Amino acid sequence: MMKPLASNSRRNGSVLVIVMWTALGLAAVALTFGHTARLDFQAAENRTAGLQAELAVESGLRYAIYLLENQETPGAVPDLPPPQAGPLPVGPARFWFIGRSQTQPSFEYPYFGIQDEAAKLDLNTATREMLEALPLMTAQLAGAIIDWRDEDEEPVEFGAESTVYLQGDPPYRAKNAPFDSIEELSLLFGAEPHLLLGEDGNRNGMLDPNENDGDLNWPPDNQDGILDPGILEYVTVHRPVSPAGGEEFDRIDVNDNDEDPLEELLAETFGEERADELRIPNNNDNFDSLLEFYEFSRMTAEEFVQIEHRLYVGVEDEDEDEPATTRINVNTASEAVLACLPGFDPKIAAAVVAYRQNNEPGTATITWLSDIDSIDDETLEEALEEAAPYLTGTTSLYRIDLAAVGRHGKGYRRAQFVVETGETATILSRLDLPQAGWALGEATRLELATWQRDW
Ligand SMILES: [Ca+2]
Ligand SMILES: [Ca+2]
Ligand SMILES: [Ca+2]
Ligand SMILES: [Ca+2]
Repeated sequence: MMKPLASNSRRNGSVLVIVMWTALGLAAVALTFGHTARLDFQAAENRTAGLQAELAVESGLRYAIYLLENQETPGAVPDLPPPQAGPLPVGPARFWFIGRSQTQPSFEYPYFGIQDEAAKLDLNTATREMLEALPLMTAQLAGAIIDWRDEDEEPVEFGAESTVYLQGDPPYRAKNAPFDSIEELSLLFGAEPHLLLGEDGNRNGMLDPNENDGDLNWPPDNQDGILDPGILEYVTVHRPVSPAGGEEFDRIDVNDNDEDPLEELLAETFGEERADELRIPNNNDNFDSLLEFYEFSRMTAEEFVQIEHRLYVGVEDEDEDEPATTRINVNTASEAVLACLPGFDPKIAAAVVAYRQNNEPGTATITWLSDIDSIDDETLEEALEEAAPYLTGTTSLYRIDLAAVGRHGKGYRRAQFVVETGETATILSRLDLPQAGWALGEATRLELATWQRDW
């Protein structure tokens, strides 16, 4: 009686083990299947969100161009108080314009807005002295910049021509032509990433947590609670084509011998009677800057502002090989950039920025420069005489830095465009920045997590 029972029980035990193994096997297969299906679903969802975000980037660009073409003060940088600069919806996607704050930026969010490309030093026309005045610039990199853009193969002091680059792996030659993008800088001898990016690893103009934690996380930083950006923040390769094509952009050269267009503009804007009281330059007058022309013209600042964006300073017989220096916008340029200009030093640059912040002298005019009262008159006059040829009060070049996410906050995308406004807006460049990482700040990341429930 006992034997069969024992045998039965043994057989039953084996069956149970087999069933259990099979069940475990099936469960494992089911789990794998489920996991793969979920991954497939997630991948598809991420792809869709990515496409939605890309579409939002394109829509954001069109929207920015619309804002630029229809802004109240031509030649200014549009002010976009929240939430006009994002998040803005495109179907299930959202986009933001990443801007630059005139004051010390917040730790939680980047400053949202449109950037002025005329606030930066032009890599193609800046002199060595101007380049060397930039934060983090080395004599070696300044030399390499000059050699990269000049036609010859003769190195300047501390410079680098093809002989240097051909020793590298892979070997390449010096360009010997103007820069087409600021990112080209990374090809140059002595252009270490920490010099180009500084502490702003993701190029959003904001101090992210990893940019204020010393060497704990890349990039290296000094943990002082202040963003110390690198060279890329302060330079451009774009200069307005408008001064060269004045008519196309409906602008008048104050150095043009033909007085009629200027007379017409003054009469049209201020009436015949007032126009007659204003001074019109003749053939012998030649101006280095609009500030000089403004002082000559007898216009009030309020009057001059109305026509400023319609004027430019033509350079007689401009040398194709040595183009005139690109003018920097006094209304948007940082202290660091202003300090690079001939006649200006860090003290004067600081006074210009302080006056701008305290007096809100206007967003598209150069007239206020001679009103700065924290510097004695003589020093200011001398500084302005030297610096004014490098300055402007208006802009036509904008950097539109767009970040976007698709449905459920996924599919993050970022691209920067440089746009020139005129009769019609022209897109001059596009740079995608997927490698720069999340640029919208921790606060936006947290907000997205709550929004996801509503999407
Ligand atoms: Ca060269
Ligand atoms: Ca940053
Ligand atoms: Ca760090
Ligand atoms: Ca710092």
